[in-house]
Amino acid sequence: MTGLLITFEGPEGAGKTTQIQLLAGYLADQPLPVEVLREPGGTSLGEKIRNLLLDPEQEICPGAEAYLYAAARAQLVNNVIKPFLDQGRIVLCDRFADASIAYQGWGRGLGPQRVKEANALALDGIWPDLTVLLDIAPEAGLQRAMDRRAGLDRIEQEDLSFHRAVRQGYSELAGAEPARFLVVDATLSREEISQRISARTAALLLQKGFGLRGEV
Ligand code: T5A
Repeated sequence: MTGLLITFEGPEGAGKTTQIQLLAGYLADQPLPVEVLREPGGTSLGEKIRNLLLDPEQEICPGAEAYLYAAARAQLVNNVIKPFLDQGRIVLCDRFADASIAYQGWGRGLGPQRVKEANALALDGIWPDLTVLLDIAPEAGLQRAMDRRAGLDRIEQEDLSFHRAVRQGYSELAGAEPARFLVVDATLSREEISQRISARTAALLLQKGFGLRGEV
């Protein structure tokens, strides 16, 4: 049996990390083999690239930014995601290629198709089985991010028009692939969001032949 790749996407502060932890707990209770990863990051090279990308002091042009995210992704796919999937594990990834399409394609204006093409080498045929899109207005998400910690990173510091374009990009992606995306209103309670994600994941697991202990 091959594993499953479930990705989490959304604007800043949408609650991805929170929901990944809740879903990882649900899967571990089944018990199913689950791995939690984040992008950019998850490898030694990826974490170094992450520091560069999020450093507010670092100037990076849009093209270099797109390739840096893709480089971190290539390392993660090759060294971590593919081996986990080959072992039949369920991989939960905090952001993946859709983030590049939304942030660099729409947000930076590089164009979704060009960013998708630039990522083909990094993805090496890997594509999510399910993508959870936590949708939230940028004003509300950025407020959550600011409440959580002092200081915003290089991407969070972009103006509202950038973050609105990112949200629009995500909405277009979800509209184009409704079977892959589960779109959830990120202003609902943590519990309500978690319930919807677990239910959809359970349906996917049963469809793919994974055994589950009970009803969600
Ligand atoms: N990026 C990334 C690109 O531009 N291109 C790419 O290809 C990729 C992969 C990554 C940055 O890089 C960009 C996107 C990002 O700007 P990051 O630090 O990983 O940077 O940032 P994010 O992915 O945005 O993650 P965050 O940690 O900022 O936000 P989360 O994970 O979405 O949110 P979370 O769970 O930490 O929650 C935020 C706060 O809200 C609360 C939480 O307790 C927390 O305080 N919260 C809720 N509050 C009320 N109701 C709920 N339902 C809540 N859920 C969570």
